[in-house]
Amino acid sequence: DSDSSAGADGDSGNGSITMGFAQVGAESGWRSANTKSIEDSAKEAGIDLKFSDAQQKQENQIKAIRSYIQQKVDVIAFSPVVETGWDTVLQEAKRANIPVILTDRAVDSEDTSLYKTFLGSDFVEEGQKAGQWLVDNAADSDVDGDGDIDVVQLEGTTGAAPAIDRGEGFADAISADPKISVIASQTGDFTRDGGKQVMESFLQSEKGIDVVFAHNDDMGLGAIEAIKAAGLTPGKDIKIITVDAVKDGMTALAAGEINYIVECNPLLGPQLMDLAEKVVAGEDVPERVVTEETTFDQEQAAEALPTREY
Ligand code: GYE
Repeated sequence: DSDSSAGADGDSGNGSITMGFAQVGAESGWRSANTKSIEDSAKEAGIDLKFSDAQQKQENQIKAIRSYIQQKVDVIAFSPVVETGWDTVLQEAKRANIPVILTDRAVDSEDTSLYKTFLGSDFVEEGQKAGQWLVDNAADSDVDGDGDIDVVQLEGTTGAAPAIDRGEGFADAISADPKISVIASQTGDFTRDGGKQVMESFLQSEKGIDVVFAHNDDMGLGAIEAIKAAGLTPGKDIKIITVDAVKDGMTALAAGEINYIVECNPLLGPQLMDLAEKVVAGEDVPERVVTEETTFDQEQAAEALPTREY
């Protein structure tokens, strides 16, 4: 096989790498940017990408992973919609000798030999940053002046790592100030519509809401619609803190309708392809790769917007 020319196209052995990627869905602006990053960087790296969208359903992701095993891809990457319930299908991949890379979201499994590495954000830290801003801005956030800072929380998808961890980090940070408390908390499934509906019901059931903490921009944007429909001014009558920093979120932040955003970086594609090449070549990779992130207040959002990629 000595005279096979460079760029030769095979789907196994020395040819190009085939990756099966099982995506969560298309629930948010973050997810769209993440999918585009994965598609673009696969193309750039010459990796043959098989892509599926699970519409936020674990059973669909499991089906997709099984079909990648059947197709004998070189590597499987996925972002698990929820944390638990993966051991069986990951054991099947392991038995078939197909390496698995977790991206964006983690699994909760005792058997860490079921995947090679986990690339993604530290969601607990994101929640802590959101809570820390509130602790630092507590006086300004007691909008109704009753001495308490009453927070409603819009949670991400139930059982998803970012929903669990962001909630945990936030609770941890606000425990520093006994005046701050979460008075109601419900899932909006990381969607704009979900955020809007849950906020509508909170505005009816809860008195004296000072702050919304939304686990992503999209739910915060939905909450803004509900707040406006109730005749209130988002960002003033009710303060809003979100996570992600996608274009629509940053635009609302710069316009004063959101007060603070903790960044979560969706551009995981280049690092994922790099890890995939190493894993397929049998090289060692770190078991955890954490992405670097920042935070934005209203002024910083206005500055960052013109050059923001997504
Ligand atoms: O924050 C949210 C998306 O898993 C980090 O999923 C991701 C989250 C992101 O739906 O917008």
